[in-house]
Amino acid sequence: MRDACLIVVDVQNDFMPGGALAVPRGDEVVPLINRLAARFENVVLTQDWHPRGQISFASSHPGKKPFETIRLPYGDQVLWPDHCVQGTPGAAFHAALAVPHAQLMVRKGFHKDVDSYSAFLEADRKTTTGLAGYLNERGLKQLFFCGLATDFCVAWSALDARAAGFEATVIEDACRAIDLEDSLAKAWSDMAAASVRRVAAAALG
Ligand code: VGL
Ligand code: ZN
Repeated sequence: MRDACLIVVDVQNDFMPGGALAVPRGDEVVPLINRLAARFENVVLTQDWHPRGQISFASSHPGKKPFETIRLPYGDQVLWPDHCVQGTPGAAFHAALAVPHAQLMVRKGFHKDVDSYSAFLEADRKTTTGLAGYLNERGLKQLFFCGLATDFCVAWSALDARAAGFEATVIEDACRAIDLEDSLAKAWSDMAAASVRRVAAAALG
């Protein structure tokens, strides 16, 4: 599959058990992603990469607590614990992630006043990360997604991939979810409606 690319989303320490924004069983995906990635010629890694005091942090909004939602100029924003702060150990990739042949690392969420779950489009839904341009220039059309978290960065990235004209498949067992107030079920139904394919790693052959 010369035009396929595996996009490994946010396999970072802060999303692991014990991390600042722990995804339950997030560490379980690491060995599976390593095996999967070995079968892809083209691999891109994404990295959540926030400045201190970023707008998605509850700590930036006096009186607000993590996991509350607030209204921002660009829309609703879930507030998170401080996580993936640029240059900190929590923002680093999990030490056991072994994808030496990854070709590009996309950092996102680096604007102080705009969050970005998606690897393509920031939360203002206007500012691009440049990833679609990169993939298009390289002729990579079939995108496969894995990583953390299924219902936030993986789902938003897969949905935006479809909107940008790519084929998108989420490898379900190579992802783990946060699942806030049914966000996982909603993510899967939004992805089905957008013709995002859903497969198990074993089905990739
Ligand atoms: C993520 C919440 C905040 C993710 C990133 O990687 O899914 N979720 N920042
Ligand atoms: Zn984040």
